[in-house]
Amino acid sequence: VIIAFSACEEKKEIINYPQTDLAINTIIPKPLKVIPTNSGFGLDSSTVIYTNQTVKGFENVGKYLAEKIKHQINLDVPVNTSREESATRMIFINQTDSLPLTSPEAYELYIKNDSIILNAKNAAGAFRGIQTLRQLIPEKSNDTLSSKPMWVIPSGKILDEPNFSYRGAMLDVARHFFTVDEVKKYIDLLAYYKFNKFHMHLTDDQGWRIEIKSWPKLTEIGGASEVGGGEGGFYTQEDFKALVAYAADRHIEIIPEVDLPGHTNAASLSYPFLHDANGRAKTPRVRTDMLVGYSSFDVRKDTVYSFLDDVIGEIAAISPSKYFHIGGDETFATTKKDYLYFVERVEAIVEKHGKNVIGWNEISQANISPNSVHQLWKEVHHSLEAVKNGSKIILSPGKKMYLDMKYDNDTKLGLTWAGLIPVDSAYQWNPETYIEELDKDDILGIEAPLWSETISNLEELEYLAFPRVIGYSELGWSVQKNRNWEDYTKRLVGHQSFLEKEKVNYYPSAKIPWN
Ligand code: TNX
Repeated sequence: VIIAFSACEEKKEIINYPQTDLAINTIIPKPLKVIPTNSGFGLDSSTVIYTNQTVKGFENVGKYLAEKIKHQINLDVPVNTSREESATRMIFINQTDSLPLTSPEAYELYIKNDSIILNAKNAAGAFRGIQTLRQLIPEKSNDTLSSKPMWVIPSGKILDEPNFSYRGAMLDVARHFFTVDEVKKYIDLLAYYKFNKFHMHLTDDQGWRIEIKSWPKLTEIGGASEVGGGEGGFYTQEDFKALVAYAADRHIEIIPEVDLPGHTNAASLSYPFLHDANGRAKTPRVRTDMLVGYSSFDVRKDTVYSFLDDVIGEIAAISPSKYFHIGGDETFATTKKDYLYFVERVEAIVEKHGKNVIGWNEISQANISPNSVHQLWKEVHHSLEAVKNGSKIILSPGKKMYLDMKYDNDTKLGLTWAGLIPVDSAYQWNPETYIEELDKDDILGIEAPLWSETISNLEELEYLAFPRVIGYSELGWSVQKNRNWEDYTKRLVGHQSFLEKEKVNYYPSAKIPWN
């Protein structure tokens, strides 16, 4: 044993780490607590990752980290296999039940000279923790500290957990269709910023985007159009499952939305019996314009509810989320009486399939279960009714969080109905006090919607989403006392090279002191 030990000691280089300061990191979202110890961990070709191998998901977190390190700095770091030469530095990803933090996504990170120790209660926490670690790896190696290139990670301790349990982004794939690969890229970027929900707006007047095997015309007819006259598209159930799995690997939950009873022109065009022919709704035809509020299902027909039972049942069967979003917004072609009746009946169908409802704020006018979640986009008085009912709130106020609002008057893409949203006003508000009457406990979290009337490809999506969505990651994760615009802009500049390497077509707002 003594001989083996000295043989190994012989190989070990003594590294003179440069002084570092973990406190001046550019981590987004800002962690809860950071304590620098002013030395470093040298990531190099002798580093290995070891993970817990008994609790589900930990090894995959290690593999994801290794994959991203390879992509980021072209360094191979083995996971749970020993190297032939003795490894000198280890990254441990451990499961523990004793963290001094309460969130299931909490983690602690100890960065020392010879080891990095990441502790988390479950794989989701570990996954959030490795995003922090990724953001601490310098772009350039230091090639003079040792015989091989070394990426020096500043040493210290990070204790971190999210302020809100629901941190979402929504993508409207109905007004314009986005391919599986495009959606995957957006999800992977959201994962880097610790988002944990991805809401897909799957249906609207201009298109139906999810295969329903018992009602094939929904995609044959309803899937073949989009805003502006393009060919549309849809996800097969296999595509949807692949997206769910891809997101789940990143500890992101996909929440499907079928928008009802308005925003249903594409469905009624596919199956005309759904259309409310006796009311205010316009006769279904292929719609490629951007108008809203003209379509409605016939809420008095039992056949409409058996249709919805099939649709919701098929989607629920391939969607592990406990939520099913029923839309419910802008139903100007449905009478209020019909609307309230409809929402209550559809809620029962969703619950029959084992899910809880999420709906846009209008649903809180109906007599619904406290388990149904209310998503504020416009009318705050609906949110107050929701809270009185015992429902929890997701905040997506249009004038603060709509990623499809223009940055300024010169922005070519986007809309303006909720106002202009420059990068600073997107960031500078407090979700906890946005609606004075609410307690923090009433709020599940926040979600940034991206409606796609004016965007039709990934480049355009990225232009409206970035960098605002990065700011929303901090609004969802970090506590208010840790948030500060000046400090945030400096950290955001630290993300410029990441965005460029990932070929993200971000908007280079003049409010940010970019390099
Ligand atoms: C309002 S927000 C809508 C959408 C539009 C969006 C455009 C909401 C629940 N409904 O149908 O796409 O404005 O900003």
